[in-house]
Amino acid sequence: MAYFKEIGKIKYEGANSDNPLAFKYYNPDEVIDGKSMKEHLRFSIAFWHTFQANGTDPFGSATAIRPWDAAADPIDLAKAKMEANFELCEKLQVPFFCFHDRDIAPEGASLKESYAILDKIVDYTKELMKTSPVRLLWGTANAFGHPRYVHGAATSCNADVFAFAAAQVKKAMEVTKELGGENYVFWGGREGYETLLNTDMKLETDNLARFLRMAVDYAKQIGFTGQFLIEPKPKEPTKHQYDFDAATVIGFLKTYGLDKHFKLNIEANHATLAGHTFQHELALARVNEMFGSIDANQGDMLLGWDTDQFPTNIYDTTLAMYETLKAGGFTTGGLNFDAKVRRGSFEPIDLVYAHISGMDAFAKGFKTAYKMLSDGKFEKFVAERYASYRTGIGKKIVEGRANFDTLSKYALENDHIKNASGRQEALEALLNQYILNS
Ligand code: XLS
Ligand code: CA
Ligand code: CA
Repeated sequence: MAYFKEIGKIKYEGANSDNPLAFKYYNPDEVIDGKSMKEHLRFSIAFWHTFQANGTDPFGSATAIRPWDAAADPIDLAKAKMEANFELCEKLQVPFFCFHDRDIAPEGASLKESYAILDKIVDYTKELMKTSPVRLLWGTANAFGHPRYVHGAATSCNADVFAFAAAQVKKAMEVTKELGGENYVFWGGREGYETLLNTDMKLETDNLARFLRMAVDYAKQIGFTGQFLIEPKPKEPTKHQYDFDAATVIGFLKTYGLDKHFKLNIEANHATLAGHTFQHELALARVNEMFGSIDANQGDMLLGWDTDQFPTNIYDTTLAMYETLKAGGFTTGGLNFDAKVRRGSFEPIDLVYAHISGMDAFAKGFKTAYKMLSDGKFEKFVAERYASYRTGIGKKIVEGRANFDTLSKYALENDHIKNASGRQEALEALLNQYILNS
């Protein structure tokens, strides 16, 4: 059954098109540097926002009109949503989708029943995959929504909850493997705390590491070769999340000897909630060789919470793609639109407009970033800025051939220091020129 009946396949019409149902910058088949844009950008639809979110907010009930909601039986509804997912991905030329276990299949009365329901929907998804090019970018488990997770999952004070979460993640890993998922994501959910007055932080963080170690072992056991990703977020739902930002996660993984098994899934809105730019988080993942995947969205600077809006800010998409290309581009990762339409955009067609806007913003960002890197002006500037480390005393520092004695001897003879301008404004103007002209 078709749910987006009035919508055909969305095509590239170029920057001058006035058709709102066409791509202006995203030309899926255009080959750049030996790969099509489709292969470079690896777009993905987030099942939870697109097929589960209904416009509910703390002040009001659902507003979204969703044709698949006509299905009354929960299993039929789950199947209808999966059909709508494949239809939308295909029409938008989006090659991937992502889900939490509980997005695609409702929870049963017991864990056993939940497993069985999930199996049913996974079988149905496999059927749909037979005639569709759409694939699974990543799967994950929702170990935060149910009341049992009130005090967290792997970091709960209650060992029975730890065990239940393990059982849930075990199954989510199995179905991700079964559906050919290229990655498996761990987002901290309620892994954090509200007050230290009732919290054993050491036990909680040790347990989180124990949980992740068990997941690594289980992946090996079942032969899941997809990439494990951790998604940092500083707050929401808990006041303090253990996976606060990229730096915290990298430090955590290294402390527990888990860093070889994980990369990062960086979300734009989480970066800004942590007081960082999106680019900063991506750069940190890149320089630590942990760049994995992206949750593409944006927050609202005036609101300051996790609004998960569709990404339209081309400065951010340009700099995000700049980092992505510098990291060597995506391998197993991609650009997952972890974004939801605003409550006032309640018609199904708004989901189409929203994805087009995000895809075009990233396509434009990608093209601009590619041009910036090909021309190499920024990289050349940076290289020159650090030239003092390639000769003389700088070279000795970098090569480990300097110490405080040799450096003080050198400084005593060279204490009339000359610095060069950082040229920030000139570089920002150059960035504008690239964005406006490429
Ligand atoms: C919530 C997160 C979540 C993860 C997947 O803020 O973005 O949706 O991406 O669990
Ligand atoms: Ca996310
Ligand atoms: Ca978010």
